[in-house]
Amino acid sequence: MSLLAEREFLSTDPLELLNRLEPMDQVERLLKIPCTRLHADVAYVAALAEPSRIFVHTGSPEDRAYVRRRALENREELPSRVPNHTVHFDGPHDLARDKVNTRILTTGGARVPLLNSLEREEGLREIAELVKGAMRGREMFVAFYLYGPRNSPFSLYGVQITDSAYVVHSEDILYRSCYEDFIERGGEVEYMLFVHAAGERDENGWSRNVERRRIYIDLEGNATYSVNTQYAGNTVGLKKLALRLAVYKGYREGWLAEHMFIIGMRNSSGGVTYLTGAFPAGCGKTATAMIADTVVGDDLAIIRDVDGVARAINPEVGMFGIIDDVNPADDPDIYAILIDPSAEIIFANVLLTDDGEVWWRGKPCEPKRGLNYAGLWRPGMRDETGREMPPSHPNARFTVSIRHLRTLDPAIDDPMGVPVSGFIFGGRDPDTWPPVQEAFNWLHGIATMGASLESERTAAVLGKTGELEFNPFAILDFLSISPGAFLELHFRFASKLKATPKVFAVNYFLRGRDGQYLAEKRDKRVWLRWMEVRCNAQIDALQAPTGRIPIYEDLRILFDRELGKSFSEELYSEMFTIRLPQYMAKIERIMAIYRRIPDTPSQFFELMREQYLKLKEARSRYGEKIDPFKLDKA
Ligand code: SPV
Ligand code: MN
Repeated sequence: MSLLAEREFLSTDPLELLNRLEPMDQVERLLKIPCTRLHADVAYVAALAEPSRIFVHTGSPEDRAYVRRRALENREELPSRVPNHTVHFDGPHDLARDKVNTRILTTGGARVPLLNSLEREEGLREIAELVKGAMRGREMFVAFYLYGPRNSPFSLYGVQITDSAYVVHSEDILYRSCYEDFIERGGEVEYMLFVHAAGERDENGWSRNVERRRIYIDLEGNATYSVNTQYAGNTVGLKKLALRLAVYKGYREGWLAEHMFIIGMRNSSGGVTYLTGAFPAGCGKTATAMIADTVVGDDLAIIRDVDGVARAINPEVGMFGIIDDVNPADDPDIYAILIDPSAEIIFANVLLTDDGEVWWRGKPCEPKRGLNYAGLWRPGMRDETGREMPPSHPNARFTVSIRHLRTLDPAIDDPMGVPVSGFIFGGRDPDTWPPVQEAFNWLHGIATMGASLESERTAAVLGKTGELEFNPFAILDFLSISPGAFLELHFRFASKLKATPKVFAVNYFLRGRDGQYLAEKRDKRVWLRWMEVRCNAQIDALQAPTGRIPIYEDLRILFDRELGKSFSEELYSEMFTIRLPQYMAKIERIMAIYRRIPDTPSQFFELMREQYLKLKEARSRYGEKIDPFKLDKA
């Protein structure tokens, strides 16, 4: 059982509470689903939040159109010149995920290392208080979604309850509806529950009490609650709230819920080789997905063992992507979708000009007067501190169906997903990792790459820029269990596989002696191709103490073939020089973090120590740097 309202309404029959809701035909839709937990959940949330009416979403085209219309009518979304394109504003203090006020609810005083946690009872009591009367005078939406393909053993069910038509509209684009499944499967259906209330709103429609914003993850109840917020990362249940519930379920059942894209590269045998990739925000994740031959998913992956093979599905069918700096030269595919009048798109926190144009940084024209994330915007406008105000916000986003992608892989709907040949981990690392490298084996890769992922803080985030942040598997913000337990799960997962995927680390941000980035944006294509051919055992590699790296001659050919670009020995040598002191310092940094995480498997420390000793030995043999031309074949 989930709910906050358990305590308050336990003595009242849920059906009696439902009968008090209007309109009756909507309640009928709910009662068609023979599931008492669902009736109770909806009844209790409604009794607590006191909406004036309820809408139960069947997923029909009429219902989808209704939700979109409601978002426009209540001005959560504004029309633009293109009828299919709407614009949503979250409010100036609600433009990103709120890490501080996101908490994992635990019992018995349990603390999760590196995450915010809170005693369950206390959290639910607080939420019940905040939800009380929060939907007064408003419509409450109940919507049903699949987290994964239809008829798939990978997929989970989700029920969203919210007073925001924008949240439901977003989910209609991002996920598959499944009201009919609930009717068919009724009482046996296990689902994740997402309760959201935007709370009291000001004259702009923005949540007024953002200082009382709360995002709570109730693992025991398989439910999440978010209040006093509108930003999709906090409110769209199946996006990042479900990820925490899935991580927890996967941990108990032995499968992986990952913050990873799933991409395909066509191989020489006429098939497609699939790779999954984890990158922290702003490190080239979307860009990598967009230059792959095919895309199954751009953000999330559920990976399970099927007869000894690791297979992945994308739980989503849409993208909630960063729009800042999306431009026709660097991102032609995404740009083409964003200006396509036939695509249904919700733009968030962009500039909506007075003549109804949508503008964001990257659009090849000058921004004109209009509305933006902070209100009315005029060219040259400055904030209180005298700084020029950006017309569109750096975290401005677009929500669109992934089916518009030219490179969409038809396997996105395959209930058994795609076989994964390689896992990629990438961060923003100025001086340690080479552009691409392959781990010696699964355990080595999981320990020294996935679990050791760090990324430089960018100017967009508060704090000293350039500082390295620890972000294991690029999922730290979305974990619901200890990073030690998540690491152990990866070790355990592999023991069930006939062959483990290869593990790779990439780094697009390595800097040279002069401080400049060594690789160009489009070089990603070469690193991807190298990983694909390595997965298919078609080329050799060099044995570095840290992993396997490309041979110069192979890269020279790949640069020429993929990009028509010449690739010099000098550049290769600088890119792939193994920088031993930096590597050793990294191992020490990462081990120091895990030493404070009590459930880190001892195998991790052994693997890291082994790596450290290899580096030490290499240093006494080669000095501080190893020129790749001095290395032998693996
Ligand atoms: C991310 O930040 O990784 C996202 C967007 O994909 S959010 O939904 O805000 O998490
Ligand atoms: Mn993400």
